[in-house]
Amino acid sequence: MSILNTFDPNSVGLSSNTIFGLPFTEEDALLCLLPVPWEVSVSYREGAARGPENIFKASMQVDLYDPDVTDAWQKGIYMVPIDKTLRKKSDFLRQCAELIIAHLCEGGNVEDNVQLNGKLNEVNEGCQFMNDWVYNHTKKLLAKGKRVGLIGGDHSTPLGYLRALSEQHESFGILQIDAHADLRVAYEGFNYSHASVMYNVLQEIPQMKKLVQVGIRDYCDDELILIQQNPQRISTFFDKNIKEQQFEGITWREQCLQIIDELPQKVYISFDIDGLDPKLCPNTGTPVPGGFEVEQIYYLFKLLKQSGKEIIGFDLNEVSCGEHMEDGIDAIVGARVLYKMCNWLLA
Ligand SMILES: [Mn+2]
Repeated sequence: MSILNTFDPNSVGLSSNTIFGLPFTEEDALLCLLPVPWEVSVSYREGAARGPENIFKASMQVDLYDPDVTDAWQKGIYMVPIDKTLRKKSDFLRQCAELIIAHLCEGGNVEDNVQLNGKLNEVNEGCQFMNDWVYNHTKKLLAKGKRVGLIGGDHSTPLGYLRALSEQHESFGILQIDAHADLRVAYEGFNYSHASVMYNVLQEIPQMKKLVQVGIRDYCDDELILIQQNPQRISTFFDKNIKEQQFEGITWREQCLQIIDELPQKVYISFDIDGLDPKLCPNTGTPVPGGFEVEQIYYLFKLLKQSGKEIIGFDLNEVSCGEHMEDGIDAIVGARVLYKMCNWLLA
């Protein structure tokens, strides 16, 4: 790899290079990161569509030495340029979604309102377009022999990627790190809501054999019933239970081994940043008290790899900086979590 002969990993990150200041192009990178600047259905606070660009900026400050996985970056990490057209479409449809959400919050009914009904159809069609867009782009990258990581956007973004992966892998599981279960059926009328992504995966992707959820602490009755009625296909490690067991002397190591034990041989990681303690993601769309330190998740990843299971892909979503980049802790944490996942995928 001649590119590496002239690259100094100890020097400052050059923003003219790709993510993390690395010198790779799509051609010579083994891992391609696909940004999906999309946040049409966010329910509370905006900003996730700017996640990829904020993470890219913050990534320049990440030092390349990773004590868990040294030199994995040398296999090549590249971020595909952000598609501005997709982001514009998200911004436009977001305005439609806001009108619908405001109407629902006032106790209104969308079916009785011709104008809003039209907007709801437009939003649902737009989200289908985004899913197809992600499917086509990830399928192309996979066909070129690339490994793929997806950067959201809100949590609705990885469905198309999971469709593409399921054509390559007959059987795999998802390790979902999240404050929310994301098992709602068409939340707020949006078929492809961020709050419905795992419900849609369960419905549409039979190759996904086991969903293992970790850190869940905000969910509704219907979601709990779905979890309880599908123990073969869903295993949820609620934040409350994790913490209470720890108060009683169970270690995080023991809990990690239990979590990993629930997963099949091939594992996809879906990382919603709000799974972490909200001090690490204060501007994310729907922050919830509780959650993890990054070191706990890094340790879980390490034990996952040590177990001999194979990481086949990942997404990182819901990283938002709010309106002001000055307290850009969200993107700083996001960039570091992303780098860790890149390295374990390449290890
Ligand atoms: Mn989520």
